[in-house]
Amino acid sequence: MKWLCAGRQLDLSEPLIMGIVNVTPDSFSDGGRYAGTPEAIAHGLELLEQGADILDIGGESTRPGAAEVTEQEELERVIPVVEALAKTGAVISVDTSKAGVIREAVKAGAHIINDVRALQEPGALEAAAQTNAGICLMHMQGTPATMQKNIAYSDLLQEVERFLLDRAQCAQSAGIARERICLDYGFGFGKTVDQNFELLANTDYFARLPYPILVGLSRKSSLGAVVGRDVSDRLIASVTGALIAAQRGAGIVRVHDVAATRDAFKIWHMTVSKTHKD
Ligand code: 7PJ
Repeated sequence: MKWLCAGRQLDLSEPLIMGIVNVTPDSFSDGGRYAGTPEAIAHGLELLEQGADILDIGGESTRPGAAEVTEQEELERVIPVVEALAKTGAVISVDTSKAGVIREAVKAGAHIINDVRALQEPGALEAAAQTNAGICLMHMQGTPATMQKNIAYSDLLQEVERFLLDRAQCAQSAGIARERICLDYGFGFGKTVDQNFELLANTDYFARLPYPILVGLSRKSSLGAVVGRDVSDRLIASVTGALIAAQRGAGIVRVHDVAATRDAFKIWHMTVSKTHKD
């Protein structure tokens, strides 16, 4: 499987590691440590050294209950970081839902638009269609402010699948080529702990679709709920989850802990390469 992202053909025959670069003072899992532009750039460079294939730059926190960010604020946070990190030649993704940020980020050198709202905000679909960036469409029930209330599905896998295929269809009708689209079941976005693990367990159900699958579960609270650890102590849970997602067909894993995830993938790939074929 390949993913076409602004002129780059990303080869997903081995799962890619997307490293998270937060430029948000209220981001839950690194507590705003990378809030400033220079810090975010330095963090991105460090993740590249650790073996990140893609950097995902985000200026809006989507944790439950996080404050909304204006377009101007998001642009100020994200664009300088995109410009600086794109200069390294790295594949750059921007975690945004806003039409203006989509347009400016691609102009500044971004290759991927990663939208947890699946291009449903006003103008976002059109803005994305006017670029040639890769697009990640994620499932969320509700909004970041409300998503953990009134969680209800009659058939989780089918409902998430139907939503993702519907959004992929809308994207294609707007002029976004199928080869540019990637799907994400949205671990942690409007799901219970059990539902998040049902999705993870059935990553292969989504991987049979004709789109690459991205999975993001790094440091999320559902991992914490299982291992009984707080956010600063979820490295092993996160790496284990990323490895499971990759083994069940995810083409891209979105992680904070790039070096540790890279080690896990190396052990997996080394083992696969020694497996007797018959
Ligand atoms: C995800 C994301 C995810 C995609 C965030 C966090 C919350 N984008 N952005 N998938 N999560 N595609 O990292 O805890 O799961 S922000």
